[in-house]
Amino acid sequence: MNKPRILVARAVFPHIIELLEQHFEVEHNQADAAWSKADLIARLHGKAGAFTTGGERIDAELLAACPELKICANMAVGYNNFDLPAMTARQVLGTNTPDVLTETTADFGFALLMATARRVTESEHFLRAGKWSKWSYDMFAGSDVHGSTLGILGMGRIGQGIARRGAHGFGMHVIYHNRSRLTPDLEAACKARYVGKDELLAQADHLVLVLPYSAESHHAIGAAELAKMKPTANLINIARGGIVDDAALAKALKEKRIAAAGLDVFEGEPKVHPDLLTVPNVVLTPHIASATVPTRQAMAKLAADNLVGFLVHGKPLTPLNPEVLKG
Ligand code: 8YV
Repeated sequence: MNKPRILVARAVFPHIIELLEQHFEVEHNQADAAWSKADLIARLHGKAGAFTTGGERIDAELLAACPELKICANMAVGYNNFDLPAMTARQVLGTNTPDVLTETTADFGFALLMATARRVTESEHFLRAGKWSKWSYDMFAGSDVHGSTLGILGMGRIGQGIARRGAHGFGMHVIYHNRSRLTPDLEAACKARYVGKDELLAQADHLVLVLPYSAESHHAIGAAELAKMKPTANLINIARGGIVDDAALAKALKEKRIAAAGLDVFEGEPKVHPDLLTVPNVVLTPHIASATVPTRQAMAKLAADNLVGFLVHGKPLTPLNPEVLKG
């Protein structure tokens, strides 16, 4: 019997390709760059499954052009690249990779928070540039992390991981805002207090964004929200570009209306707003919050297991639109 045909849209670990080849005929993008939309559609035509990484837009146009497609398995917990209602309407399953990246991503949220608060990269650039010639009482004086107020916008699994680190590791006072409130047990585990969005903005010394991107969360932090934050506050975004209005943020940083920002995600990435590249009080990283070797391997394995689980055994592990399974 012919093996089902699948497309792996970006280069991934060779051992994951070997695993997939046991079950599928695999076309694999081994180039460094992503395919254009037209290329992606042309290559996906006739394929039953797609291994995607979060950057490939799966929308009505693509689905109409690829009627044999049955599943798109994202190697990411976020799935804002999927038009899920359009996929469901076409009986195409979407899957993501929750849980396996929670702790690693929360670790990185803290790395960015610490680096930003304590001006780690800014001071390193200063030293490397040979500018360190004397002691000075306020040289790279940043803000304290321990005992400060940690605000979290979006309290899913990763948000809770950040909260636990802040409360238990650094004695921070944790406040959060979310579409729905956590159960009392979860609030207790994170030592987190639910507040309205305005109170979150006004009280946080370090505000970490961990909410999913959607039309609703687009520019959840713009000029008006930045104006409500403390001038001493730090903003950390490990969620998605587009949640922050990067132009407004660059302006607020330049004008020192907030103290600093740590950003792992950007509107229009991999392009970065040019003004963010010129302000000193910002730490910028290239969307690497989940990037440890074991976690990226676990994400790729889960995406592959979803393809095998669904196309071979009829049972995906982490479906996003399980109603497709009943159809
Ligand atoms: C990935 C992410 O790095 O899981 C997510 O939603 O943003 C990141 O962990 C990225 O999507 C590449 O797979």
